[in-house]
Formats: sequence, C-alpha cells, structure tokens
Amino acid sequence: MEFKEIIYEKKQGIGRISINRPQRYNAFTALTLEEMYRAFRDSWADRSIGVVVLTGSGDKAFCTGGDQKTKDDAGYGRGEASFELLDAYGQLISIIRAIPKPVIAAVNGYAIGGGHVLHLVCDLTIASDNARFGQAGPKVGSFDAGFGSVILARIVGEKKAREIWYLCRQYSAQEALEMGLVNRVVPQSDLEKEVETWGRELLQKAPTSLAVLKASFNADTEHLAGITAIARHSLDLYYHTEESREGVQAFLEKRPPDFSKFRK
Ligand code: S0N
Repeated sequence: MEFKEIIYEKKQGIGRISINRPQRYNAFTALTLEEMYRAFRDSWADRSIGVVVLTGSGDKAFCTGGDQKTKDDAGYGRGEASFELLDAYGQLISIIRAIPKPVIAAVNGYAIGGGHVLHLVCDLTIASDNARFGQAGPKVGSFDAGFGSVILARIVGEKKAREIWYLCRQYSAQEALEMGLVNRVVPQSDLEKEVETWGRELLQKAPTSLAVLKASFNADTEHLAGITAIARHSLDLYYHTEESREGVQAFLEKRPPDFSKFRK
C-alpha cells in the first residue's frame, strides 16, 4: 500500500501506523486521516494481525490535531483527499472504535487537541516520560464535542475533564498516569519495546474474547455517535466564524488570542 503522510508496517501479528509529519508535530490533514483509515481497514481484514499500534514519527509529538497551517476561511478543507477533514476524522474515530482488535496508542511526545482525542479512543495508551497531554479547542477556536469530551470525562471524571477542555493546560505523562489517562509510562528509549511487550501479551489472548469485550466497552458510549456527528457539523459551521478565525490566527502569529468581543 502506498502512503504519503503515514508509515504502515506489519510485523509478527502487530500492525503499526505512524503519522509521518514530524515537521508539523504530526498534525494531521484530511489525507493523513484517510490514509490512517485505509491502514486500519487493512489491519482489520488481515487475519495475521491481532493488535494495532498508533503512534507518531520522531521524538517530539504523537499528534497535535488538525494542521492549523492548512486552514483557510472555510476551515480545513480536503486538499488531496477525497473527504473533508472533519468527515475523514469522524471515519477514523469510528474505525478505531469498531476494529475488533485492541488498538494501543504509543504516545511519544505531544498529544494535543484532535491528537489527544485519538489516544482517548484507543483501547490502551502507553506513554514516554516526555509526553504532554491536553486539549486546545477553546484556545484556538475549536471544539470536539461528543466522543471527544464525554470519553475524557468517563476516563478522568467530570470535573477534571472540564478543567482539561476549558483551560487547555498541558499535563505531564506522570500526571496523566495519576488520573488514569494512560496505562503505563516508560523512558522514551523504552517506549517501542514496552508497546511490543504489551502487544505480544495481547496476541496470546483469545481474539474473540477481546473483540467482544471491546464491543461491550464501546456499547456504553455508542449512543454518543449521533451527538458526535451533530457536533462535527456545528464545528464545520463554527470554523466560518470570526471567533474561530481569531483562534487560528493567534496560533499562526504566535500571540495570545483575544476573544473578548465574542462574549455573549
Ligand atoms: C503542540 C504545541 C503545544 C507545541 O508547542 P511548542 O513546543 O511551543 O512548539 P511550537 O513552536 O508551538 O510548535 C513547533 C512547530 O510545530 C508547528 N505545529 C505544532 N502544532 C501544529 C498544528 N496543530 N498545526 C500546524 N502546525 C503545528 C508549530 O507551528 C511550529 O512550527 P513553526 O515554528 O514552523 O511555526 C503547540 O504547537 C500547539 O499548541 N499546537 C497547536 C495545537 C492545536 O491547536 N491543535 C488543534 C486543536 N484543536 C482542538 O483542540 C479542538 C478540535 C479538535 O479536537 C478537532 C476535531 C476534529 C478535527 C480536528 C480537530 C483539531 O484538532 O483541530
């Protein structure tokens, strides 16, 4: 399979998908998401694969969400991809949840914004000790409601999830471990080995048992699929507003945003 923005490898039962845009801190475009979707689909269909690992290239970032530098006045657009970014994002989240095999996020640096949500929807997260976690929506004129906010609340509790989403602070790997956001933290040099160990352990387990357990965990939040779709349509409309553009512009100009005139 040919890819431009990801690396997809399969080795001894484990599929490994790496976002390969380190120069943009592994921020994604619509094409990145579409390619990731195709790789997940391949791992799903391949009977030799029992576990999928999702990670980012380089040592700075797992993923920092949508590529802000590709945004115009109408939002992210589709670039070379067949779908608009928000549609491709929705499809990717759905397949990470639907693939009947465990997905491990190997977080090797920043997991911010949409990149943070990607690790949230994975079954397990193993982080390197330099990883940084956080949401960025209200700082950059964006949001990810539905799965993106509610699954976080399921994991860390309502108050903490509201803090994370509203204040857009960053949290260390150790803090993430303490709030149950990740399963394990290891030195960065050990991340690949640790993830492989977890993968091998999973490969020894009964695949149908794992698939049914995964479906059962997902069923508890599946009713959010509708609200997630509505939220994505409203995000698409929100990207056309002056308020949202101020957030993106401030990020690009490396200055704090001024949202004061948009208060209601
Ligand atoms: C990751 C951050 C915290 C790193 O900060 P640091 O260490 O100070 O480095 P910088 O100098 O800021 O960054 C290094 C270089 O990388 C570029 N870069 C980083 N992130 C992005 C990005 N997302 N898009 C484009 N470029 C990026 C920097 O510009 C810099 O390059 P130079 O020096 O050449 O300019 C910090 O960079 C940061 O906060 N990044 C922005 C993260 C962000 O805003 N992500 C989008 C957040 N959106 C949401 O949280 C809500 C929406 C959402 O989740 C969603 C839902 C559906 C679909 C898409 C999204 C989505 O993510 O937008």
